[in-house]
Amino acid sequence: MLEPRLQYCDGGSGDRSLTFTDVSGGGSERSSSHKLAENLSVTASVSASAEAGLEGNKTSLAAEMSVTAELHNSNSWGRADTSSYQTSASTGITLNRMGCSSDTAYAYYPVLYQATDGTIKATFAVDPLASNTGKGFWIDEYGQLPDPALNLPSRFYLSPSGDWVPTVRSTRQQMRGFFVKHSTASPITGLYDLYPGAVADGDVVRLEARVYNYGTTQAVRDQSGARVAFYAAPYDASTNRETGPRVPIGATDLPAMNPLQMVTVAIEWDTGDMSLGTKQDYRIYVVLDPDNALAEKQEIESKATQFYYDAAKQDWLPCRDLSETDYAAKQCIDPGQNNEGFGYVTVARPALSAGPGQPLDADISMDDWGLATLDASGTVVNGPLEAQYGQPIPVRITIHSDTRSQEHRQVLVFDGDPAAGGVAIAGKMVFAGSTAPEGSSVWFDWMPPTVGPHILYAVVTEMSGDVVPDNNTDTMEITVRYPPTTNYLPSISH
Ligand SMILES: [Ca+2]
Ligand SMILES: [Ca+2]
Ligand SMILES: [Ca+2]
Repeated sequence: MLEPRLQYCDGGSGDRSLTFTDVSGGGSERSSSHKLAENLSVTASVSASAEAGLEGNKTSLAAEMSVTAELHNSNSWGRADTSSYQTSASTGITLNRMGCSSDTAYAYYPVLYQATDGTIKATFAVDPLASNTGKGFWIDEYGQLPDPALNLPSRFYLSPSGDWVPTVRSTRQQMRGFFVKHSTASPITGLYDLYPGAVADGDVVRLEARVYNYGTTQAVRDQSGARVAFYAAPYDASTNRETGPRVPIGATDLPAMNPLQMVTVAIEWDTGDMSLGTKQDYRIYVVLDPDNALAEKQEIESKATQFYYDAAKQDWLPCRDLSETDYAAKQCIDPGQNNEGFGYVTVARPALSAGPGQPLDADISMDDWGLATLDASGTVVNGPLEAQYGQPIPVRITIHSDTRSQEHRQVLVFDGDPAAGGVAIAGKMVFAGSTAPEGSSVWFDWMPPTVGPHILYAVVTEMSGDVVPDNNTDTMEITVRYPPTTNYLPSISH
């Protein structure tokens, strides 16, 4: 529903208004999209439905469905085109475009569309070779070797000064493009359906990962010897920590890939007894080319490719020459690595009383710990928090249920009261079928846009039959301050 138009990130900058077309035909948009290579990074916006206010304490069912719908865009971003063109009001969004150097210019192609449930989503594709001035740079940098890569959108964050800063926390390895599906195709559609909630203990699931070749001109040939390995690590969502070692659960050959092509690789995983009783979360790691059979632009990270941040020098320094003791003490990362990432799976033992859906009279709730974060010492606190401007804040969402099931629920988090113009900052699916006292949690990173006081509001979807309605929200106060300036006062000797 956006007028299709190729844009360039080049010497210019400024705001560009993107105007929705009225109910428009899809022909031109679809044909334009075929000119572009697979996108390098897809951003799907969170769309809070109008009913998601705290006053009514209800998110609509439509809002809950949006994430499922999003995940069903199976292989190609271009498929998103099929669900647009239903808006009739003429309105628009503003794209704030940072200036790029003309030497490194590239083309991008924003797409705004309306999903079948009515939510509006934004995405974009890029073509690094479409700019005459920038093409040489992208071939010099990414044209010498192929580069199988996972989509790891949180490897960097944008600092208030406009610089891209490497993420040190584990979110740098969180994947976009990881799917948990049934291992047998639906007889009706021929597709592997997604699990909408937890995996039932004992199911054989199909784990899918999208792999991109970021090389701009070099292909990955067939039978290159490169594999894709999958591992499972038990994970405690309440602390955001892995609680056991990674265990290999399968591997598959990396297929042939053209430059800038995306492929989907999959393994099957038998989850028998993986609930460890009633429910267990896992991080599923995907590792590209673990045996290094293929020379790539960005290899698996190692001590030789890692850096650490030296706060005193305010600079990133290489880890390769550190002693083993120093190496263990530093947080060494390779900010460019793209061969290792993870997604999440919850395995739960089905409750005998619950059928395919959760009983409508379940009480889904959120208490004072519905929103929590980490203080400076790394302790989980539920606010108020003093935070430093320019640093992402880890935010934990926790919900509770009085009924065991396999279900997930949508949680929306707002910066400011959503009834008074608060901005949606996250929409997360949280497992809603655990009756454990600690509930079920997920984490996300939030970058406060301004200094000063912020109040975050969270609301979890309650179904109409919820036996204790309106106990489904929490707030948390965060005060954001500028970082202290360093004073290098001369020492005075008497
Ligand atoms: Ca390699
Ligand atoms: Ca790579
Ligand atoms: Ca409730």
